[in-house]
This record gives sequence, structure tokens and C-alpha cells, in this order.
Amino acid sequence: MRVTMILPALTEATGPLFRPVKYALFPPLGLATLAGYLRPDDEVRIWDEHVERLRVDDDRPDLVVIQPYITSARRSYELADGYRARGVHVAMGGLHVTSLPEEAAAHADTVFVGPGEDTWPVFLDEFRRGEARKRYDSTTRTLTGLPPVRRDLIQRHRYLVPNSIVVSRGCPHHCDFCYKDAFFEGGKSFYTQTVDAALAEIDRLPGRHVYFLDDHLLGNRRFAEALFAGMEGTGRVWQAAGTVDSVLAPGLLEKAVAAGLRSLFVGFETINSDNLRTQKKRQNIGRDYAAVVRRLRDQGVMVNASFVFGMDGDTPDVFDRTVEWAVQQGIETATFHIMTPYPGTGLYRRMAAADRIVHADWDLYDTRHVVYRPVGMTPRQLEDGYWRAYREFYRWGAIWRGASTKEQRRDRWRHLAYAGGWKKFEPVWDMLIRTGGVTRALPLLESALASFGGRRSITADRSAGERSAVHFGRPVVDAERPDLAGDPGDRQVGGDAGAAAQLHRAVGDPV
Ligand code: B12
Ligand code: SF4
Repeated sequence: MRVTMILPALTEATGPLFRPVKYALFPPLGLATLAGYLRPDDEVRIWDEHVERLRVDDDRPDLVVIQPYITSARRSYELADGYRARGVHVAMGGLHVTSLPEEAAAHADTVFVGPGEDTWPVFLDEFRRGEARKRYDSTTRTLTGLPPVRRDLIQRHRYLVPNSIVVSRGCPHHCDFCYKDAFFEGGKSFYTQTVDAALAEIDRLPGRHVYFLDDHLLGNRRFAEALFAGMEGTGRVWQAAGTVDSVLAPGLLEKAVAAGLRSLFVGFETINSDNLRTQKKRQNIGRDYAAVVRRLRDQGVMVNASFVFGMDGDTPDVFDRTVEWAVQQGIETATFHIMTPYPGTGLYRRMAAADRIVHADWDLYDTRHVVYRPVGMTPRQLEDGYWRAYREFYRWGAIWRGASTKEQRRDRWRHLAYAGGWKKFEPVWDMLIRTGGVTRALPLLESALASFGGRRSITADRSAGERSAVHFGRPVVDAERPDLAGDPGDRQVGGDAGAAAQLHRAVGDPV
């Protein structure tokens, strides 16, 4: 059987001259996972439109598999319609299809709702017998006995971070804005591989660097500890996502660091605790954000902090306050997002019930556009503030200020190299990726990460958290900002990793 698997891209990723590097970070792991279920004599290829031009016109496989994200739904449907017009059977699944199966079904012969590990092999058998159904709903959730991910189909040289991996699915929490509950409806919503299988999959990855794309790698403590024990001593350096509360949990972070953790994506989401309550981000309410950053820094772990703007408690000052707090904490990289109600989420239902959704142009559901009616500011203020936050956080002056919160010179330089080097030289990364030279950058990343962590760094600004104007966790009097003193509204809120407020861990700062 001949199979073509496609990860379509949104328009921005296909520019001939410049492509934001975030689109060339990770290979299509979901498709490579599904390819593992094909037979050895099946002829299969994976096309990732984020990094290559598709040549679909004369492609006539027996089966085409398309994985739409919300922002690439339009492109996905266009491709699907083209294949169907040529008589090719189109199968579509993944997060967006699960949110809106009827919409996708208008462009596919078969749609899949939920994770594919149980339904996909059943479909394959039925398809080979000529009995494929129009829809398959996942009910059985397990990662036991999975076939190996077909990493041989991944063009490693096209990606900055080819060693991405997931060893679990879902997350134990239930935040309102997150796609998670919608995607896993009808079965378990958090489950892991066996530790042995996860370690075996890690072993298959060449080099030292690994990027875990799990929503919350630290979500099951027993699993995480056993995994870290197995990784200790292997020389791996790795990055992942974890929640605020898991960072504060005694002992767990230390084990992760001993196993090679060097950078953690943390979804702080908002500096307004009311927002966290509305968004049901309960696991993070009342936690001390500054303590989270300190703890990570003390362990030599870089922080990629994620924030969402536009929640109902936000007013126009939220942008400057958030950026100022992040800079004062010496956070290396930050990603900002405009709140986006993805179909299927609790947030979407709330917004729709209040008639606050403005349109259903999925192209604009990219966390950079306002697609709902905000309450604390105008849509214009929200979009302008979002872009300003990026500009202000990544100004050389702010990068320098963040770096100078570190006592040791080498820590300061490293901060400058990461925050500045990454954001300011994006065209260089793009060029390296396009010319296939990016693999040469990987050893640099590995050695930088290796030298960064695994030690207790001395923090010059141990008091930065206590002095911070936007101090979360407990009221504090700040000499420079008496207006904030003791304001209970400034208690920390939320912050996890996974969807990090519908967020996107990879975007904005990959490494
Ligand atoms: C890595 C990643 C990226 C990477 C690379 C994507 C890639 N190469 O796969 C990059 C950086 C390019 C990226 C970009 C964006 N992303 Co992104 N990304 C992710 C992330 C963190 C992990 C994806 C992953 O690899 N998962 C692991 C694999 C194993 O799972 P999977 O891909 O879902 O595939 C499984 C199932 O979905 C299913 N399945 C999938 N397709 C099919 C098809 C069939 C036929 C079947 C049977 C089953 C099936 O089976 C697979 C195996 O289990 C997810 C978060 C998440 N937890 O999924 C967000 C996520 C997918 N991204 C998201 C978004 C919003 C974006 C951006 C818009 C961000 C931005 N602001 O720019 C862009 C849009 C890109 C686009 N094309 O439109 C959202 C999608 C929301 C939605 N409803 O579609 C997510 C869910 C994050 C979030 N906000 O909650 N992203
Ligand atoms: S936002 Fe993060 S913590 Fe919340 S449910 Fe989603 S993955 Fe879990």
C-alpha cells in the first residue's frame, strides 16, 4: 500500500524568503507515530509543509493522512479536497478534527476523534479489506506495546530540534482554556508509557539533546522519578514542560536536573490571580511565582515563561507589568499569547454562550489575533499590547537587565547568548535551516545546555522575588511601587506547562 502523510502549514510558515524559525523546530511526531503501525512492505512518506514544498499534484497514493491544526485547517481541507478529486482516500485526525469532526468530515473519507493509538490500527485493517468507516472514536487509552515511532521517515537535517519525543499523553489537570479535555473526552486523559519503553525510545535518539513535548512531564511523580533515575548518568541534556506546582514539589526537580534537565517551559499564564480562578487553573493558585523562578535558577535550569493576555481580569497595564516582572526575575525567554478560545474547550463554550466569539476564521486563531470580545480593554489595545510585550522583553536593554540579575559573569553571558542570540538572529537560524546547515548547530546547543545546568548557581538577586513589583504568592511592600503593596490581586496565579493557557510551549522560544 502507498501512503502519503502530510502535516500542512499555515501560510506564514511557507514564505519563500523568511520563515519564523519556530516552524522548523520539531518534526511531525504524530504522523511518525502513526506510520509505526504500517507494514514493512507499505510505501510511506511524510511531508511536512512547514519545512518543504509539497508536490501533491501528481501524487496518487492509496491513502493520504492529513493532520490539521486549527490554523492549518483551511490548507488541510484544500489539500484533502484535491486528493479526493483524484480518487484518493483521505483520513484526517488530531486535535482540530476532534474538536470539529463534522467540519472535517466534509473534506475527508474517514475522520478520527481522539488519540489514534487504538482506532488507527483498526482502520488500517478495515481499509485494507475495503471496509473503512467514515468515523472512528477513540475509547481505549494505553501506550503499552506501541510500535516504534518511524523516525527513519523524519528528515532530521531540516529541524533545529530533531530529537523531540513524548512519553505520556495528556495531563492530570483540567484548565478551562486547554484543548486537553476535549481531545481526550470519552476515555483516560492522562497516561504514560511504561518506564522501560520510554527509556528505550530515548535510547534510539542520537546525540545528547532531547526535547520532551509532553504536556506535563512531571505530572505523574512515580513515573517521572523512575524515568529520571533511568536517564541519570546517560549524559543526556533535555528540555521539557512542567507546572508551577511540580517545580515547587520537594525533591522532584532535583531528580530531573540530575537526569539532565536544563530548561523548563513554565506556563505562568497571568499575573492576575482572578484570571486563574476563572480559567480553573487551580493547581497554581496561590503559588509563589518568584519562588518558582528562584528554585529553577538555583538548580541551573533556564526558564521559558509563558504568558497569556486578554483574560477577563486584564486591563491595559497588564503588558508592561508582566514584562517588567519577567525581566526582574531574570527569566531567559518568554512567550506571550493572546487568549484564544479553541473550539471544544470550556473557554470556547463560555465565550460562545455570552456571544463573545467574533468570528470563526480559524486562520486567525493563532494566539496573535483577538477573536473574541475582551472586557478589560479594546481588541486594538490587546493586539498592540501583545506585540509591545515581545518588543519590550527582547530589547537589548531588557535582555541586559535580565542578565544582570545573575551574579556570575558566565551566567550573565549565557543569558545574553540565549535570549539575545535566539531572538535577534532569527534570520540566521532560518538560513541555516534552509541550507541544511542546522545540524551543525546542534552540538552548540548541546554544549551550551550541558554547561548551563547540573550545578547550583549562586543567585545575586535572591531578593529579586521579594522586591518584585509583581510579586506573586504573598503581598509585599515594594519601595518603588507602593501602589502594589499588599494588593491581593497581585497574588500569583496559574502556570503550568502543557497548554500553558492554550499556549504553546515551543513557540517563541525553542531552546
Ligand atoms: C510541537 C508542536 C508544534 C510544532 C511542530 C508541530 C509538529 N511538527 O508536529 C510547531 C512549533 C510547528 C507548532 C506550531 C503551531 N502550533 Co503547535 N503544538 C505542538 C505540540 C506542543 C506538540 C505536538 C506533538 O508533537 N504531539 C505529540 C504527538 C504524538 O501527538 P499528535 O501530534 O497530537 O498526534 C497524535 C494524535 O493527535 C493523533 N493524530 C494526529 N493526526 C492524526 C491523523 C489521523 C488520521 C489519525 C488516525 C490520528 C491522528 O494521533 C497521533 C499519535 O498519537 C502541541 C501540544 C500537544 N500537546 O499536542 C501544540 C499544538 C498542537 N499547537 C497548537 C498551535 C495553536 C500551534 C500554532 C498556531 C502556534 C502559533 N501561535 O504559532 C502553530 C500552528 C502551526 C500550523 N501548522 O498551523 C495547538 C493546536 C490547537 C488546535 N486546536 O489545533 C496545540 C494543541 C497547543 C495548544 N495551544 O494547546 N506546534
Ligand atoms: S493547561 Fe496545562 S495543566 Fe492545564 S489541563 Fe492543559 S496541559 Fe494540563
